[in-house]
Amino acid sequence: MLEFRVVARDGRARRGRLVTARGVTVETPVFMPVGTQATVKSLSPDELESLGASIILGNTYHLYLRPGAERVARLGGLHRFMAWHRAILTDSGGFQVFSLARTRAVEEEGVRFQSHIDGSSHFIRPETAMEIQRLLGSDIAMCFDECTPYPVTRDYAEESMRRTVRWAERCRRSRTGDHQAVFGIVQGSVFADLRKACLEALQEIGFEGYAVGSLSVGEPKETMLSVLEELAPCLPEERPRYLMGVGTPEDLVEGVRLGIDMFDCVMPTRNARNGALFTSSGNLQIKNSRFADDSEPIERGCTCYTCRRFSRAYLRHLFLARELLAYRLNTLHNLHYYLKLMADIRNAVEAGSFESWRKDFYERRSGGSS
Ligand code: PRF
Ligand code: ZN
Repeated sequence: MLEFRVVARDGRARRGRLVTARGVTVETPVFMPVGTQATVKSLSPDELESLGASIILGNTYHLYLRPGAERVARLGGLHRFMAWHRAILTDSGGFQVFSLARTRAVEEEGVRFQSHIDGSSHFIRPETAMEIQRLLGSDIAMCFDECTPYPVTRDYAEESMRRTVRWAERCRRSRTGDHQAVFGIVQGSVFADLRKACLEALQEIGFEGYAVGSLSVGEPKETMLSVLEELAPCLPEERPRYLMGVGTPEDLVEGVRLGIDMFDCVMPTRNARNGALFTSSGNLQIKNSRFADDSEPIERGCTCYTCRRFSRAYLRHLFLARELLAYRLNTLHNLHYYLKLMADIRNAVEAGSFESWRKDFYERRSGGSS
């Protein structure tokens, strides 16, 4: 279903290669741009390809509500529907139901919720989430889980984690697509022993990959890192490891240092639409008046389309005028930054120079925003 091989190691960091059942290769560590509604907002699939994206994330919750998974299946599956022919991982809805739905009630059988679009009532079982992902035809499907909020009592974290494990068993037993791998999701909030118990139970069931959920949900950064520090060494060596919904460039660097292979986050795309741009010397806010007459690109030396063609002054103007091109140009730059960051990380891990690369990265990033 999914081949995975670690091709080089540097400390705990891994340089790997995933090959999907459809034959698409994904070099890891990898960042997956978020394409919630069968589109990475403002970009065409060709643009995504030319940025070097090899895998994107789609959302069960959104596509089930609109346009409907059966419709996508009738139209040839999500790859054909959105004309994206590289890899797709779909999140199960286990997070979106908790963060977006108007109301929700967790039961042993599944989650009852009201759509954030029209208030309609729905009930999603683990089996439903797998059936939707089967209809979408993603290359990697995620188990239906409960993303525990932060902070949470240990008792609730344990109860929720045990239910997530029972749901994972039901997901594994569900029918999946012919070419579809399934990843389990480790829950257990900030409690290291619960995390380890969850991982053991998931490994007992057996998945093609293992994800870490419920991090970057409001806990202090040190807490996230210490959970990962303890958990990552326990994750199976020979399977891909995915840190869900994370994060900043610094989070990606730390995640890789601790042995994570896959990441997704709305940050580069969402920030772009809010005018917050990433550079190797820090972030900048394009609407700032200091850019009004600035003829420099967002970042000197950046090879993205936006930086090759346009000035900060022009981008500031487009953004203040709410012109549609602003969203696209900013998104191209931010995703280029994220994808290039991952390519640099892969090269450093492969060369065995990750630690010195990391030190340089922090020195540059804190060198003040340009
Ligand atoms: N579960 C799922 N998707 C997610 C998360 C989770 O815990 C998170 C938490 N950072 C992001 N996306 N299914
Ligand atoms: Zn650029």
